[in-house]
Amino acid sequence: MRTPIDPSIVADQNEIRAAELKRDYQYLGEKLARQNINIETIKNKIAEFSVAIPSWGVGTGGTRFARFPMGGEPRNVFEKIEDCGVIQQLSKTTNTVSPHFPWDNVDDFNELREYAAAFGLGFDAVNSNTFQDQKEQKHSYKFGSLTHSDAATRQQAVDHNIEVIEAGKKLGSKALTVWVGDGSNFAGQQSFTNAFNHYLDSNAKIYAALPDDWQMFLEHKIFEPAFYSTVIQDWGSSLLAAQTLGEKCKCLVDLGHHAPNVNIEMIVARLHHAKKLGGFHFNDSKYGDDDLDSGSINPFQLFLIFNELVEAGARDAQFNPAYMMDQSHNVTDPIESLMNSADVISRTYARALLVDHKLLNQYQEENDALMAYNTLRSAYETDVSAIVQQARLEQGGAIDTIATYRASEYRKKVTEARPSSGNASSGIV
Ligand code: AFD
Ligand code: MN
Ligand code: MN
Repeated sequence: MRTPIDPSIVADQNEIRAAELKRDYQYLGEKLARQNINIETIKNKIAEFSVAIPSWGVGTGGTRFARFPMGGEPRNVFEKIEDCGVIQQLSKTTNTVSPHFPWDNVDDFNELREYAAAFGLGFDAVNSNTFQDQKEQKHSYKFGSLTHSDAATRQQAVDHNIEVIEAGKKLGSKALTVWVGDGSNFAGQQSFTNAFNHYLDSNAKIYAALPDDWQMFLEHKIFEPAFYSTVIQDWGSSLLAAQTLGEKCKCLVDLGHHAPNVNIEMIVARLHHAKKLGGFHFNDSKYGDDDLDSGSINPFQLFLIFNELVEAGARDAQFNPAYMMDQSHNVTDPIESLMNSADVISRTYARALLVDHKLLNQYQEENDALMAYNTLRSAYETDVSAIVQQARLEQGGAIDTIATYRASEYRKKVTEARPSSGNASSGIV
């Protein structure tokens, strides 16, 4: 396995923290045992958990106002994979990368697949891009792609998605995520019904190209880049489309894609009820699709979402949504943010696993609102650091991912090794 960080640095850093972790893990184990919870069971579930890295996420993000890249930016998809390899080597929670096309196009997909495998990385859902015009593109997406009024433009967008499926097949992916920016900026600009029908007809052609063992995720988003209406604006539109398109088509929930204060954890319950919850993009937001680090603004919401996911998994053994971090790192080292978020997501999942659902259900049946809330709260307020750190340590990862990464001086090294020639189209999403 390729290790971009010198394993002796990982071992030294773990040595510093091992004794304290042992004490913490033992103490937490005894505490949980008093609640009839076996800490090893929780730790093993955390060790199995994985969330995909967005290939574009290891490049500095930006806004429409500016982007302030840091040294060592990946200049091509292979350097992106190397950076993802750092995240996986230390986190052990991110064994897949979700690529984005055409940004991650290569001549030889087998070479890319083998290069990633050397870092212990596979490929998760592939992402198409019909929200930007590419240089040699014949028809512009300025007024939409899959919903465009012009049939040739719609077909061009369909063909792109089918090309992305072909690329995904070579990389071992099993899912396509379709997020389109199609919509309108003025009342009257677009017929809501005609646009939705075009969306369905176009996606039916993409769906027909899906391999039997693939899924297709439709991602809704309330606004941006369109500011008056978006063809798949909410979970209702997404569910309607997924149900129309077929069994292999499901809905993808991105945490930043809802109006402020929307109860996202209930959307999780509803989509699971319809057996149409296909995946998640983790991030956090204060005002819109801010793509901030997961759990950094509203950690309790993330916990309530995981509580629903754990309940869904308990009800349905087949429930296996595709998880990805969809974040934009404008002011941090992207590798640090992604490792930090993987740690936050794992801890949140661990806390959700501590919820006593039998007791919670009993309080719900008794209409004991306070004790029902306190049942969630006691899990949420449990410090599960030792579980997540022990799971990483046992898999050869870092107890403290950020401290270990900084001790390795990886950022300094890639800044010297990758003279900034502008980064490959890592994209700004
Ligand atoms: C943007 C979109 C959406 C999509 C991502 C990758 O808002 O979240 O999943 O780009 O295409 O963030
Ligand atoms: Mn997303
Ligand atoms: Mn988004």
